[in-house]
Amino acid sequence: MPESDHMIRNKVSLEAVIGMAKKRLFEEPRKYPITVVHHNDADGLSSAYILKNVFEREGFKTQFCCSERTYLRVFDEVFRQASGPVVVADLGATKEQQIKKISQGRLTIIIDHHKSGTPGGLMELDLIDDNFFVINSCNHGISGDDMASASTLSYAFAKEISLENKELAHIALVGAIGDRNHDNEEIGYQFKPDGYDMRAFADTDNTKFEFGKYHIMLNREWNDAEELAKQVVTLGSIGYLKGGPEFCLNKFFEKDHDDSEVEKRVGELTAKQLEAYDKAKKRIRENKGVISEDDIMYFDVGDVFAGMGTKTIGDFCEDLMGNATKEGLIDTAKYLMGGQTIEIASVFGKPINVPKEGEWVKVSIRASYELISDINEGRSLQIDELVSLGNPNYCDGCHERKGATVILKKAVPSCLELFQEKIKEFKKSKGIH
Ligand SMILES: [Mn+2]
Repeated sequence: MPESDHMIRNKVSLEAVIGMAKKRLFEEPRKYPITVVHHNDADGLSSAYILKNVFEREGFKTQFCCSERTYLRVFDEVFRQASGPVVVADLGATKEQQIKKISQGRLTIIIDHHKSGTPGGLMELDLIDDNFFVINSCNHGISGDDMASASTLSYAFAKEISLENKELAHIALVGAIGDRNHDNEEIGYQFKPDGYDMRAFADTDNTKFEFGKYHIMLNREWNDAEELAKQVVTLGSIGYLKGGPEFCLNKFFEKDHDDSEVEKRVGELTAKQLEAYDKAKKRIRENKGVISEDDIMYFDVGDVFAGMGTKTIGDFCEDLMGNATKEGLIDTAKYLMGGQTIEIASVFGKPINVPKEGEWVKVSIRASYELISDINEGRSLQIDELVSLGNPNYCDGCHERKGATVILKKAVPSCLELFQEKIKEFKKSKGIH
Protein backbone atom coordinates (compact mmCIF):
# COMPACT_ATOMS: atom_id res chain seq x y z
CA MET A 1 0.00 0.00 0.00
CA PRO A 2 1.48 3.42 -0.91
CA GLU A 3 2.44 5.71 1.96
CA SER A 4 -0.25 8.29 1.17
CA ASP A 5 -2.98 5.67 1.24
CA HIS A 6 -1.57 4.39 4.54
CA MET A 7 -1.88 7.87 6.04
CA ILE A 8 -5.47 8.22 4.91
CA ARG A 9 -6.46 4.90 6.39
CA ASN A 10 -4.80 5.68 9.69
CA LYS A 11 -7.20 8.52 10.14
CA VAL A 12 -10.45 6.98 9.03
CA SER A 13 -13.48 7.26 11.22
CA LEU A 14 -15.44 4.32 12.60
CA GLU A 15 -18.18 5.07 10.06
CA ALA A 16 -15.64 5.01 7.24
CA VAL A 17 -14.27 1.60 8.29
CA ILE A 18 -17.85 0.29 8.42
CA GLY A 19 -18.45 1.65 4.91
CA MET A 20 -15.23 0.14 3.54
CA ALA A 21 -15.98 -3.25 5.08
CA LYS A 22 -19.47 -3.26 3.60
CA LYS A 23 -18.23 -2.32 0.13
CA ARG A 24 -15.62 -5.09 0.20
CA LEU A 25 -18.10 -7.69 1.50
CA PHE A 26 -20.43 -7.01 -1.42
CA GLU A 27 -17.64 -7.86 -3.85
CA GLU A 28 -17.62 -11.42 -2.50
CA PRO A 29 -19.33 -14.12 -4.55
CA ARG A 30 -22.31 -15.76 -2.82
CA LYS A 31 -20.75 -19.17 -3.46
CA TYR A 32 -19.42 -19.91 0.03
CA PRO A 33 -21.18 -19.19 3.32
CA ILE A 34 -20.03 -16.39 5.59
CA THR A 35 -18.75 -17.85 8.85
CA VAL A 36 -19.60 -15.81 11.92
CA VAL A 37 -17.32 -16.51 14.90
CA HIS A 38 -18.91 -15.03 18.00
CA HIS A 39 -18.83 -14.87 21.79
CA ASN A 40 -21.32 -16.91 23.87
CA ASP A 41 -22.68 -14.07 26.02
CA ALA A 42 -25.73 -11.87 25.34
CA ASP A 43 -23.64 -9.34 23.40
CA GLY A 44 -21.98 -11.97 21.21
CA LEU A 45 -25.20 -13.90 20.58
CA SER A 46 -27.18 -10.74 19.74
CA SER A 47 -24.41 -9.71 17.34
CA ALA A 48 -24.49 -13.11 15.66
CA TYR A 49 -28.28 -13.00 15.28
CA ILE A 50 -28.13 -9.54 13.69
CA LEU A 51 -25.38 -10.59 11.27
CA LYS A 52 -27.22 -13.82 10.39
CA ASN A 53 -30.33 -11.91 9.37
CA VAL A 54 -28.47 -9.19 7.50
CA PHE A 55 -26.25 -11.56 5.51
CA GLU A 56 -29.07 -13.93 4.63
CA ARG A 57 -31.22 -11.04 3.39
CA GLU A 58 -28.36 -10.12 1.08
CA GLY A 59 -28.26 -13.63 -0.39
CA PHE A 60 -25.33 -15.04 1.57
CA LYS A 61 -25.47 -18.37 3.30
CA THR A 62 -24.24 -18.32 6.90
CA GLN A 63 -22.69 -20.66 9.43
CA PHE A 64 -21.67 -20.08 13.01
CA CYS A 65 -18.94 -20.88 15.48
CA CYS A 66 -19.58 -19.89 19.09
CA SER A 67 -16.46 -19.48 21.23
CA GLU A 68 -15.92 -18.54 24.87
CA ARG A 69 -12.70 -16.66 24.23
CA THR A 70 -10.46 -15.59 21.37
CA TYR A 71 -8.78 -19.00 21.07
CA LEU A 72 -6.40 -18.99 18.10
CA ARG A 73 -6.95 -22.74 17.84
CA VAL A 74 -10.60 -22.01 17.01
CA PHE A 75 -9.59 -19.53 14.31
CA ASP A 76 -7.04 -21.98 12.85
CA GLU A 77 -9.80 -24.52 12.52
CA VAL A 78 -12.43 -22.09 11.16
CA PHE A 79 -10.12 -20.86 8.39
CA ARG A 80 -9.06 -24.42 7.61
CA GLN A 81 -12.58 -25.81 7.37
CA ALA A 82 -14.54 -22.88 5.87
CA SER A 83 -14.00 -21.30 2.48
CA GLY A 84 -15.91 -18.00 2.52
CA PRO A 85 -15.44 -14.73 4.38
CA VAL A 86 -15.14 -14.74 8.18
CA VAL A 87 -16.87 -12.19 10.38
CA VAL A 88 -15.91 -12.10 14.07
CA ALA A 89 -18.27 -10.60 16.65
CA ASP A 90 -17.49 -9.59 20.27
CA LEU A 91 -14.16 -11.41 20.08
CA GLY A 92 -10.88 -11.02 18.23
CA ALA A 93 -9.58 -7.57 19.21
CA THR A 94 -6.98 -8.88 21.64
CA LYS A 95 -5.43 -11.10 18.94
CA GLU A 96 -6.15 -9.23 15.72
CA GLN A 97 -2.59 -9.51 14.39
CA GLN A 98 -2.51 -13.28 14.86
CA ILE A 99 -5.96 -13.64 13.30
CA LYS A 100 -4.83 -11.60 10.32
CA LYS A 101 -1.91 -13.96 9.88
CA ILE A 102 -4.16 -17.02 10.10
CA SER A 103 -6.62 -15.48 7.60
CA GLN A 104 -3.96 -15.43 4.86
CA GLY A 105 -5.74 -12.81 2.81
CA ARG A 106 -9.25 -14.23 3.18
CA LEU A 107 -11.82 -11.49 3.72
CA THR A 108 -12.09 -11.04 7.50
CA ILE A 109 -14.12 -8.46 9.40
CA ILE A 110 -13.67 -8.16 13.17
CA ILE A 111 -16.48 -6.36 14.99
CA ASP A 112 -15.41 -5.88 18.60
CA HIS A 113 -15.37 -3.41 21.46
CA HIS A 114 -12.55 -4.89 23.55
CA LYS A 115 -9.22 -3.14 23.70
CA SER A 116 -6.95 -3.85 20.76
CA GLY A 117 -4.10 -6.28 21.47
CA THR A 118 -1.88 -4.25 19.18
CA PRO A 119 0.39 -2.00 21.26
CA GLY A 120 -0.33 1.63 20.46
CA GLY A 121 -3.62 0.79 18.80
CA LEU A 122 -4.56 -0.74 15.53
CA MET A 123 -4.50 2.27 13.26
CA GLU A 124 -0.81 2.95 13.76
CA LEU A 125 0.13 -0.46 12.50
CA ASP A 126 -1.93 -0.31 9.35
CA LEU A 127 -3.54 -3.63 10.00
CA ILE A 128 -6.54 -2.76 7.88
CA ASP A 129 -6.16 -3.60 4.21
CA ASP A 130 -8.45 -4.68 1.37
CA ASN A 131 -9.16 -8.04 2.98
CA PHE A 132 -8.97 -7.28 6.69
CA PHE A 133 -11.18 -4.81 8.52
CA VAL A 134 -11.50 -4.08 12.20
CA ILE A 135 -14.68 -2.32 13.28
CA ASN A 136 -13.75 -1.48 16.87
CA SER A 137 -15.09 1.50 18.80
CA CYS A 138 -11.92 1.54 20.96
CA ASN A 139 -9.75 2.38 17.95
CA HIS A 140 -11.76 5.57 17.50
CA GLY A 141 -11.75 6.80 21.08
CA ILE A 142 -15.11 5.29 22.04
CA SER A 143 -14.84 3.15 25.18
CA GLY A 144 -16.03 -0.41 24.81
CA ASP A 145 -16.66 -0.62 28.56
CA ASP A 146 -19.46 1.87 28.86
CA MET A 147 -20.07 3.53 25.49
CA ALA A 148 -20.41 0.83 22.84
CA SER A 149 -21.19 -2.89 22.71
CA ALA A 150 -20.35 -5.33 19.92
CA SER A 151 -24.04 -5.73 19.15
CA THR A 152 -24.46 -1.96 18.72
CA LEU A 153 -21.50 -2.01 16.32
CA SER A 154 -23.01 -5.00 14.48
CA TYR A 155 -26.25 -3.04 14.29
CA ALA A 156 -24.40 -0.03 12.85
CA PHE A 157 -22.86 -2.34 10.24
CA ALA A 158 -26.33 -3.76 9.52
CA LYS A 159 -27.78 -0.28 9.00
CA GLU A 160 -24.92 0.61 6.66
CA ILE A 161 -25.86 -2.43 4.58
CA SER A 162 -29.54 -1.47 4.50
CA LEU A 163 -31.68 0.94 6.48
CA GLU A 164 -34.32 -1.79 6.56
CA ASN A 165 -32.15 -3.43 9.22
CA LYS A 166 -33.23 -0.75 11.65
CA GLU A 167 -35.84 -3.29 12.67
CA LEU A 168 -33.03 -5.24 14.41
CA ALA A 169 -32.46 -2.47 16.98
CA HIS A 170 -34.21 -4.41 19.73
CA ILE A 171 -31.82 -7.35 19.36
CA ALA A 172 -28.83 -5.02 19.61
CA LEU A 173 -30.34 -3.55 22.77
CA VAL A 174 -30.42 -6.98 24.47
CA GLY A 175 -26.70 -7.40 23.76
CA ALA A 176 -25.82 -3.91 24.92
CA ILE A 177 -27.80 -4.37 28.16
CA GLY A 178 -26.16 -7.77 28.70
CA ASP A 179 -22.71 -6.20 28.66
CA ARG A 180 -23.71 -3.30 30.90
CA ASN A 181 -25.09 -5.78 33.36
CA HIS A 182 -21.90 -7.77 33.67
CA ASP A 183 -19.10 -5.34 33.16
CA ASN A 184 -20.23 -2.19 34.78
CA GLU A 185 -21.85 -2.38 38.16
CA GLU A 186 -21.70 1.37 38.82
CA ILE A 187 -23.62 2.27 35.70
CA GLY A 188 -25.99 -0.67 36.01
CA TYR A 189 -28.42 -1.03 33.19
CA GLN A 190 -28.24 2.57 32.03
CA PHE A 191 -26.33 3.71 28.99
CA LYS A 192 -24.04 6.73 29.21
CA PRO A 193 -26.07 9.69 27.96
CA ASP A 194 -23.77 10.59 25.07
CA GLY A 195 -22.48 7.05 24.38
CA TYR A 196 -22.64 5.20 21.10
CA ASP A 197 -25.19 2.74 22.52
CA MET A 198 -27.46 5.50 23.75
CA ARG A 199 -27.55 7.19 20.36
CA ALA A 200 -28.13 3.93 18.50
CA PHE A 201 -31.42 3.28 20.29
CA ALA A 202 -32.67 6.85 20.43
CA ASP A 203 -34.92 6.67 17.40
CA THR A 204 -36.25 3.11 17.11
CA ASP A 205 -39.82 1.91 17.47
CA ASN A 206 -39.13 -1.55 18.91
CA THR A 207 -37.17 -0.32 21.94
CA LYS A 208 -38.22 2.00 24.76
CA PHE A 209 -36.99 3.25 28.12
CA GLU A 210 -39.73 3.35 30.71
CA PHE A 211 -39.83 3.29 34.53
CA GLY A 212 -36.04 3.16 34.70
CA LYS A 213 -35.74 0.12 32.44
CA TYR A 214 -35.22 -0.72 28.80
CA HIS A 215 -37.89 -2.73 27.04
CA ILE A 216 -37.99 -4.38 23.64
CA MET A 217 -40.83 -5.56 21.45
CA LEU A 218 -40.63 -9.31 20.92
CA ASN A 219 -43.50 -11.63 20.12
CA ARG A 220 -45.95 -8.69 19.95
CA GLU A 221 -45.35 -7.58 23.52
CA TRP A 222 -42.95 -5.40 25.48
CA ASN A 223 -40.30 -7.38 27.37
CA ASP A 224 -37.84 -6.29 30.04
CA ALA A 225 -34.49 -6.24 28.18
CA GLU A 226 -32.52 -7.16 31.34
CA GLU A 227 -34.59 -10.29 31.84
CA LEU A 228 -34.12 -11.35 28.22
CA ALA A 229 -30.37 -10.72 28.45
CA LYS A 230 -30.16 -12.93 31.54
CA GLN A 231 -32.00 -15.74 29.74
CA VAL A 232 -29.64 -15.44 26.77
CA VAL A 233 -26.64 -15.59 29.11
CA THR A 234 -27.96 -18.78 30.72
CA LEU A 235 -28.56 -20.37 27.31
CA GLY A 236 -25.13 -19.33 26.05
CA SER A 237 -23.08 -20.18 29.13
CA ILE A 238 -24.76 -23.00 31.08
CA GLY A 239 -26.13 -24.32 27.76
CA TYR A 240 -22.89 -23.66 25.87
CA LEU A 241 -22.25 -27.25 24.83
CA LYS A 242 -25.93 -28.23 25.01
CA GLY A 243 -27.39 -26.38 22.03
CA GLY A 244 -27.99 -23.08 23.89
CA PRO A 245 -26.25 -20.82 21.34
CA GLU A 246 -28.11 -22.47 18.42
CA PHE A 247 -31.41 -22.02 20.24
CA CYS A 248 -30.68 -18.29 20.61
CA LEU A 249 -29.89 -17.87 16.91
CA ASN A 250 -32.77 -19.94 15.56
CA LYS A 251 -35.58 -19.47 18.07
CA PHE A 252 -35.05 -17.08 20.96
CA PHE A 253 -34.73 -13.84 18.98
CA GLU A 254 -37.32 -14.77 16.36
CA LYS A 255 -40.62 -12.91 16.01
CA ASP A 256 -42.54 -15.97 17.18
CA HIS A 257 -40.36 -16.20 20.33
CA ASP A 258 -42.16 -18.82 22.41
CA ASP A 259 -42.11 -17.87 26.11
CA SER A 260 -43.04 -21.35 27.30
CA GLU A 261 -40.25 -23.01 25.33
CA VAL A 262 -37.75 -20.45 26.61
CA GLU A 263 -38.92 -20.89 30.20
CA LYS A 264 -38.63 -24.65 29.90
CA ARG A 265 -35.09 -24.51 28.46
CA VAL A 266 -33.84 -21.83 30.84
CA GLY A 267 -35.55 -23.55 33.78
CA GLU A 268 -33.87 -26.87 33.04
CA LEU A 269 -30.47 -25.26 32.65
CA THR A 270 -30.88 -23.25 35.87
CA ALA A 271 -31.88 -26.38 37.79
CA LYS A 272 -28.78 -28.18 36.48
CA GLN A 273 -26.68 -25.19 37.45
CA LEU A 274 -27.97 -25.12 41.04
CA GLU A 275 -27.50 -28.86 41.38
CA ALA A 276 -23.89 -28.47 40.20
CA TYR A 277 -23.37 -25.56 42.64
CA ASP A 278 -24.44 -27.81 45.53
CA LYS A 279 -22.02 -30.52 44.45
CA ALA A 280 -19.19 -28.00 44.11
CA LYS A 281 -19.89 -26.61 47.61
CA LYS A 282 -19.85 -30.13 49.00
CA ARG A 283 -16.37 -30.61 47.50
CA ILE A 284 -15.15 -27.44 49.21
CA ARG A 285 -16.70 -28.51 52.52
CA GLU A 286 -14.86 -31.83 52.20
CA ASN A 287 -11.69 -29.94 51.31
CA LYS A 288 -11.46 -31.66 47.93
CA GLY A 289 -9.31 -29.77 45.41
CA VAL A 290 -8.69 -26.94 47.88
CA ILE A 291 -5.26 -25.31 48.05
CA SER A 292 -4.65 -22.69 50.73
CA GLU A 293 -1.93 -20.07 50.67
CA ASP A 294 -1.55 -17.25 53.21
CA ASP A 295 -3.58 -14.85 51.06
CA ILE A 296 -5.23 -17.18 48.56
CA MET A 297 -7.99 -19.74 48.78
CA TYR A 298 -8.04 -21.91 45.64
CA PHE A 299 -10.46 -24.71 44.84
CA ASP A 300 -11.24 -26.69 41.74
CA VAL A 301 -14.69 -28.03 40.93
CA GLY A 302 -13.58 -31.34 39.45
CA ASP A 303 -16.02 -32.40 36.74
CA VAL A 304 -19.20 -31.07 38.35
CA PHE A 305 -19.55 -28.28 35.74
CA ALA A 306 -18.99 -30.63 32.79
CA GLY A 307 -20.81 -29.47 29.64
CA MET A 308 -21.29 -25.96 31.01
CA GLY A 309 -19.29 -23.02 29.71
CA THR A 310 -16.40 -21.71 31.77
CA LYS A 311 -18.40 -18.61 32.68
CA THR A 312 -20.02 -20.94 35.21
CA ILE A 313 -16.98 -20.85 37.49
CA GLY A 314 -17.08 -17.03 37.63
CA ASP A 315 -20.78 -17.06 38.50
CA PHE A 316 -20.17 -19.73 41.12
CA CYS A 317 -17.44 -17.62 42.75
CA GLU A 318 -19.91 -14.71 42.91
CA ASP A 319 -22.45 -17.00 44.49
CA LEU A 320 -19.88 -18.20 47.04
CA MET A 321 -19.09 -14.64 48.06
CA GLY A 322 -22.74 -14.04 48.77
CA ASN A 323 -24.14 -17.23 50.26
CA ALA A 324 -21.12 -19.23 51.33
CA THR A 325 -19.69 -16.36 53.36
CA LYS A 326 -22.50 -16.98 55.83
CA GLU A 327 -21.78 -20.69 55.82
CA GLY A 328 -18.10 -20.00 56.51
CA LEU A 329 -17.05 -21.78 53.33
CA ILE A 330 -14.68 -19.05 52.23
CA ASP A 331 -12.18 -16.79 53.94
CA THR A 332 -13.27 -13.23 53.16
CA ALA A 333 -9.77 -11.81 53.71
CA LYS A 334 -8.24 -13.96 50.95
CA TYR A 335 -8.30 -13.89 47.16
CA LEU A 336 -10.88 -16.45 46.13
CA MET A 337 -9.80 -18.49 43.12
CA GLY A 338 -11.96 -21.16 41.52
CA GLY A 339 -10.77 -23.53 38.82
CA GLN A 340 -12.83 -25.24 36.12
CA THR A 341 -11.22 -27.51 33.52
CA ILE A 342 -11.58 -26.07 30.01
CA GLU A 343 -13.41 -28.54 27.87
CA ILE A 344 -13.25 -29.32 24.23
CA ALA A 345 -14.99 -26.74 22.04
CA SER A 346 -16.58 -27.60 18.75
CA VAL A 347 -16.05 -25.98 15.36
CA PHE A 348 -18.80 -26.93 12.89
CA GLY A 349 -19.64 -29.93 15.03
CA LYS A 350 -16.06 -31.21 15.14
CA PRO A 351 -14.58 -31.27 18.65
CA ILE A 352 -11.22 -29.58 19.11
CA ASN A 353 -8.95 -28.99 22.06
CA VAL A 354 -8.48 -25.45 23.27
CA PRO A 355 -5.84 -24.27 24.04
CA LYS A 356 -3.50 -26.47 22.07
CA GLU A 357 -1.82 -28.93 24.40
CA GLY A 358 -2.55 -30.43 27.77
CA GLU A 359 -5.39 -29.87 30.17
CA TRP A 360 -6.02 -26.24 31.06
CA VAL A 361 -7.98 -24.69 33.87
CA LYS A 362 -9.97 -21.48 33.74
CA VAL A 363 -9.39 -19.75 37.07
CA SER A 364 -11.87 -17.08 38.15
CA ILE A 365 -10.62 -14.67 40.79
CA ARG A 366 -12.78 -12.66 43.15
CA ALA A 367 -12.25 -10.44 46.16
CA SER A 368 -14.68 -10.61 49.05
CA TYR A 369 -15.53 -7.63 51.22
CA GLU A 370 -12.57 -7.70 53.62
CA LEU A 371 -10.10 -8.03 50.78
CA ILE A 372 -11.90 -5.38 48.71
CA SER A 373 -11.33 -2.80 51.43
CA ASP A 374 -7.64 -3.79 51.53
CA ILE A 375 -7.43 -3.35 47.76
CA ASN A 376 -9.27 -0.03 47.89
CA GLU A 377 -6.88 1.23 50.57
CA GLY A 378 -3.84 0.12 48.56
CA ARG A 379 -2.95 -2.55 51.13
CA SER A 380 -3.25 -5.41 48.66
CA LEU A 381 -2.82 -5.94 44.92
CA GLN A 382 -5.66 -5.30 42.50
CA ILE A 383 -6.67 -8.49 40.74
CA ASP A 384 -5.61 -7.28 37.27
CA GLU A 385 -2.18 -6.38 38.70
CA LEU A 386 -1.87 -9.74 40.43
CA VAL A 387 -2.59 -11.66 37.23
CA SER A 388 -0.32 -9.51 35.10
CA LEU A 389 2.52 -10.22 37.56
CA GLY A 390 1.83 -13.91 38.18
CA ASN A 391 0.49 -15.14 34.81
CA PRO A 392 1.27 -12.36 32.31
CA ASN A 393 0.51 -14.34 29.14
CA TYR A 394 -3.10 -14.84 30.16
CA CYS A 395 -4.40 -11.69 31.74
CA ASP A 396 -6.95 -10.35 29.25
CA GLY A 397 -10.32 -9.29 30.60
CA CYS A 398 -9.27 -8.65 34.22
CA HIS A 399 -10.64 -5.85 36.36
CA GLU A 400 -9.52 -4.40 39.71
CA ARG A 401 -11.77 -6.53 41.90
CA LYS A 402 -12.57 -9.47 39.64
CA GLY A 403 -10.78 -11.34 36.93
CA ALA A 404 -9.93 -14.62 35.30
CA THR A 405 -6.99 -16.38 33.78
CA VAL A 406 -6.09 -19.75 32.27
CA ILE A 407 -3.40 -22.02 33.70
CA LEU A 408 -2.04 -25.37 32.55
CA LYS A 409 -3.59 -27.81 35.04
CA LYS A 410 -0.34 -29.30 36.25
CA ALA A 411 1.11 -25.81 36.72
CA VAL A 412 -1.67 -24.62 39.06
CA PRO A 413 0.20 -25.21 42.36
CA SER A 414 3.36 -23.45 41.19
CA CYS A 415 1.32 -20.60 39.71
CA LEU A 416 -0.50 -20.15 43.05
CA GLU A 417 2.86 -20.01 44.81
CA LEU A 418 3.97 -17.31 42.40
CA PHE A 419 0.76 -15.33 42.99
CA GLN A 420 1.38 -15.61 46.74
CA GLU A 421 4.95 -14.43 46.31
CA LYS A 422 3.79 -11.38 44.32
CA ILE A 423 1.23 -10.52 47.01
CA LYS A 424 3.94 -10.80 49.70
CA GLU A 425 6.34 -8.63 47.70
CA PHE A 426 3.65 -6.00 47.24
CA LYS A 427 2.79 -5.95 50.94
CA LYS A 428 6.46 -5.77 51.87
CA SER A 429 6.94 -2.82 49.54
CA LYS A 430 4.09 -1.07 51.39
CA GLY A 431 5.48 -1.99 54.78
CA ILE A 432 2.60 -4.37 55.55
CA HIS A 433 3.19 -7.78 57.10
MN1 LIG B 1 -19.25 -7.62 24.50
